[in-house]
Amino acid sequence: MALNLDKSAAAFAEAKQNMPGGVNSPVRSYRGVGGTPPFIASASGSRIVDIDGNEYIDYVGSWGPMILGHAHPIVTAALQSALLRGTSYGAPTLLETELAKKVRQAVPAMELVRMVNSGTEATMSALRLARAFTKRDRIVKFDGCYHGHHDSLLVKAGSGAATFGVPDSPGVPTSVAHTSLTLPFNDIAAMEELFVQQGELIAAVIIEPVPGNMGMVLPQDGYLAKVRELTAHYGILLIFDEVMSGFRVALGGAQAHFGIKPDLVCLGKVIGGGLPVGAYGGRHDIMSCISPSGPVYQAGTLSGNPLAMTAGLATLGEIMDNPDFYPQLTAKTKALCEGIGAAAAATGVAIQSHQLGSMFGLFFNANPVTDYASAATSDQAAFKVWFHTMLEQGVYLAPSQFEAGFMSAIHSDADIEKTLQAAKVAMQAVAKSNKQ
Ligand code: HOZ
Repeated sequence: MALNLDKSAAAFAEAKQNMPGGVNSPVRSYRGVGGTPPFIASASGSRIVDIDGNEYIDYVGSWGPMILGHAHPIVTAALQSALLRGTSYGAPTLLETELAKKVRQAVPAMELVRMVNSGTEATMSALRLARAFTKRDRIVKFDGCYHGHHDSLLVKAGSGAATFGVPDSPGVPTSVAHTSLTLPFNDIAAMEELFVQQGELIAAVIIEPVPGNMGMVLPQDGYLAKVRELTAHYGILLIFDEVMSGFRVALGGAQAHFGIKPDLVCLGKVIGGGLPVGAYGGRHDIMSCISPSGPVYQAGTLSGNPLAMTAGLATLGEIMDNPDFYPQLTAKTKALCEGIGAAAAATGVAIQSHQLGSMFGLFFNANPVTDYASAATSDQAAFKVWFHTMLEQGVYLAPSQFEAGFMSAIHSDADIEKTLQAAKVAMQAVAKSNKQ
C-alpha cells in the first residue's frame, strides 16, 4: 500500500540543495522515521493534500495552531479583508489591544501582555525579564521540555532536539548552559533538593505544565501546586510555557485546568490562528519592567503584525463565543484515544496513551511514562511502523514519538472512524513487526 511520493521525493532532493536538510525546521525532515516527507500543496478543514495528490487527515495541525481546522472561512475572510489594508505598519493598531484583551480574558494571570513573533521569542524574553526582575541569573527547566531554540533553554531539550539526539546543542556557550539547571519532570524531591542548595540564586522555573515535546506527558496529582508553592517560597518566578497547551487543554490552558497562577505565561500557536505569533505576559509589577515602561529591552519590527492579530482575533472569537467548543473538542479527542487504545489492546501492543483537552500522545511502552527518562525508553522501531502505516492510509501524525497530536473542531466523526480503521491495521503491523 506504498504511497506515491515521487513529486515530494524530487522536491525534497531539490530542497536539500538549497536548505540545510531540505527543511526550515528539523522534525519536518522525517530523519527520525526515514522516508520522504510529503510536501504540502494545500489544506482545508481536517485535510491536507501533498504535491503528489495524496490527501491526509491531519492531526499535526501545523504543530498546534490550527484548532479550527485549515482555511477556516471566518479566519480567511478576516485575513482577506485585512490584506487590503496593508500587511505591516510598525506602528500601534487597535487589533493589538483587542487581541491582548481577549488573551487576558482567557488567561487572567496575564495582567499585561507583550506580543512577539514566535514561542521561542516569548520564552527568551520572559527569561530575560525574570532575570532582571529577580536580579538572579540561574534558571531551571525540565529534562525533555522544549521552549524554543535559544541558548538558555536548548539544554536537555525535547522536540526535534530529542528526536535527533542533540538535546544539548553545540554552539550554546558553556557559560550560558551553566546557568540553566535541569530537573526531571514530576519529581518534587529533586526540586526540593536543588532549591535547598541554590534556591536563592534561581530567577525562574520555566515549565510546560502539560509537556508536549517529550511526547505528551501529564503532571501527576498535586505536582504543579507543589511547584507553585516551592517557587513562591524561594522568591523564584514561575513561568508557564503554554505555547502548546494554551487554548488546547482548556480555554485558559493548563493553568485554568489545574487551578495554578504562574507569575509569567508564554503563549503562541493558537493565538496566531496559523500566522506567526507569540506572546508573554504576567504580573503587572513584573511586566512593567519591559521597555518602554521599564529598562528590560525587547522589540520587534513585525511584533503585533496586523495579519497575525487578525487571524488570532478571528480564531479566538470562534472559540470564546461558543460554550460547547471545548466539551465537543475534548469528547472527540477522547474518542480517538480510546479507539487507538482498543486497537492496541486487541493486538497485544503495549502503549501509554495520554490526552487532555485536544492534545494527545501515545508511547509504545509497557510502563508508565511520567518524565523524559521514561519517555526515552519507548520503542522507536514500533513507532516507525505505526507512523508509516498510518501515513500510507492517509493519516498524518507527527513524525516523532516526542511530539504531541492535535484535534481540531472541524474533524468529523467520519474522520475519527477512518482514523480508527487505519489504527487497527497499523497496530496489527506493529504487532507483526514486534514478533519478527
Ligand atoms: N518545534 C515544533 C514542534 N514541537 C516543530 C515545528 C515545525 O517543525 O514546524
